Amino acid sequence: MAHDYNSQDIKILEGLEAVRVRPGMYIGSTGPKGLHHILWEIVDNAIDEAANGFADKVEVILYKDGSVSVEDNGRGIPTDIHKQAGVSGVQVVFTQLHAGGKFNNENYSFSGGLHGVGASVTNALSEWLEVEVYNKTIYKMRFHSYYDKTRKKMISGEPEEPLQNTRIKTDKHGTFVRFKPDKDVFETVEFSLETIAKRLRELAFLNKGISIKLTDLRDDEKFYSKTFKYDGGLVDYVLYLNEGKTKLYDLPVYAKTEKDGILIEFAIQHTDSYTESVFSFVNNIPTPEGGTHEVGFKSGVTKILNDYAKSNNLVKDKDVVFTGEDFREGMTAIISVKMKNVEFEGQTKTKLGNPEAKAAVEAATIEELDVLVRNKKNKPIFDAMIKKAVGAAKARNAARHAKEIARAKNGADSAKLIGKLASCSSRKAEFNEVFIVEGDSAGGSAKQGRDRQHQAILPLRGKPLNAEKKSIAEVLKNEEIRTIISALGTGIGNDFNLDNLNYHKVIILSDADQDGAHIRAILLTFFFRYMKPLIQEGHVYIGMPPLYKVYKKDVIEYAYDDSELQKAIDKVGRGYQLQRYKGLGEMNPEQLWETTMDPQKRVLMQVTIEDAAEAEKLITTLMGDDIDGRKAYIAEHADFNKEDTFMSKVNV
Ligand code: TTJ
Repeated sequence: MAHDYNSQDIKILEGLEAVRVRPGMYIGSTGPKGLHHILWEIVDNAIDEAANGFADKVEVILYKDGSVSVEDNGRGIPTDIHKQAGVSGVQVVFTQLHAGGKFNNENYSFSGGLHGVGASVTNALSEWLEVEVYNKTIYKMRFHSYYDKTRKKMISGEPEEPLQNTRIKTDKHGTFVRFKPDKDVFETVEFSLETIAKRLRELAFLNKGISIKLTDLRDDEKFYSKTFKYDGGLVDYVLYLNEGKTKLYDLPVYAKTEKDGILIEFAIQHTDSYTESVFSFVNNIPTPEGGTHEVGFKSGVTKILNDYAKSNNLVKDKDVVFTGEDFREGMTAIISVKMKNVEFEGQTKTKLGNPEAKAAVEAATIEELDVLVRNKKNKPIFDAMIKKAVGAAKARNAARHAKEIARAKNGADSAKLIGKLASCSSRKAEFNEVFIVEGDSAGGSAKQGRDRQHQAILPLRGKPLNAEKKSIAEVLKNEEIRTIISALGTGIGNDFNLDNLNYHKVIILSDADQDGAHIRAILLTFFFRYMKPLIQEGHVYIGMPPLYKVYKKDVIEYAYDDSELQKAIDKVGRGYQLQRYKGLGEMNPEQLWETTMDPQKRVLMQVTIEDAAEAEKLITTLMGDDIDGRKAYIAEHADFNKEDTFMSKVNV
């Protein structure tokens, strides 16, 4: 601590009016993001106090009246009079833009960033805001915003009276702030429990040992209260992200250090998956676009692992030459730095720009990993990392080979590859559809029943391979997958080009049973991993064959789920007969056309990815090693004839 802290440490800049006039300038938007932003401003202050060692509890409560409170058990905002301002420190914090100890950089070592526009912005955009400071006695102050009729303008965050010392004794110490976002400012004033819980969990992971409690009192029926506290910090974070995956070693590698005034902390653990999940943070703020800290971290990891492999003679095969990416295959890592004067860049200002961070993080990563590498106890860990990287390098070589072969083949041979495809006659991709059909017999019916001009049929014989578990080279070897790739025409991975898509609707048609659900899941995993834009741009659909046929003489009604069955029975009337379809194969070509393929009558489910991260978790549960998780998931979601978060019914 530089010196005793009091109100003089808070610098004063400008008034609050500007915030009301242009909220977007301060909080980005007045949508849900902006609404949550004014909460993060307050939460950040409490977390800072805890991160600096003066508090260990933060509590957030959502109330019925639309307000929210944040409390910490820290030292309390200064209550004495700030000399320059002539008012209490509390009043300065909530009425002066850009005020707050954190901008002095002496008492608060690391702060600022995306948030850090100050608690006064929250006050300016609230109907009212109340503060209590606990420091021997309870201090109170209240602010509110209103329309001044005589001055014909909004007055924002105005103190109702100066800070009051209630003289009520208290053993507590800390700060309590409760505010109600102004409905005249925000498009919505409804806080999202999910968004808040997600962020508080993240903060609890990033700041080990701090207990963060979240309570939702808004709806008696949906009472919620949960405390996030992770004594393992980043280690717990990585373990959380790797839940349900097969880990290559039990405990994450972890280090924490300081370099050139930058606090640096990271944790790493590899799994047998093929994806890289590096998440970076600066001053507790996520940097999904990466930046200099992430670059420094990755190059440090690459250097150490290259050196380790070489000095221990772990690579026998001369053809294996590592790239940085090889070391990150299956790697889950968090890199968190805390520093002053952060500069954000990039499309969404979530990329760290400070050049000094690259050098510091790279050097720190090398130094810390070097210590760990030299510790004999860690040999199994680093050996496992190298083994994984060797596999990655070999697969990369194999994939390059496969691509070269595929390129050389182009033309005549590629026709053989798509031999099973019954293509359509139209060459207008935007009107064309390809049905990926489970089983040869259903494929046969689909070929006969289809509209030959616009509908192509691709029957799948076996189950295509599980894309999550395989490297790209193995995926490419699978015949079913290769057939799909050449039929669609887009290529995969980095070579994917949506412009070359041959069919603007890719419709998966499989049975309404467990096997069918599995095949759908496998295909979706493949598209998700290797053709993500195909899903993102809405080209992937699930066809919905009926489950029942209810008929009498020449009246036929089809039912697509159990709730529709009764309706169908009522329509056909007494003396009806009922057929339950066990699979697509039981339908003749006319029936398949009529019920499932005819664009005039069919119902398709459009596959969407609301949130790639969530989909990643879904795919892992579905496809990873967690067999119980997979069974539970499929049991719950096997009914693909039902809308859920990932799919919605569309008529197309
Ligand atoms: C002030 O001087 C004494 C040492 O702590 C400094 C301080 O301001 N601490 C502080 C501020 N702890 N908690 C806050 C805080 C908490 C909430 C919930 C909201 C705001 C704006 C500040």
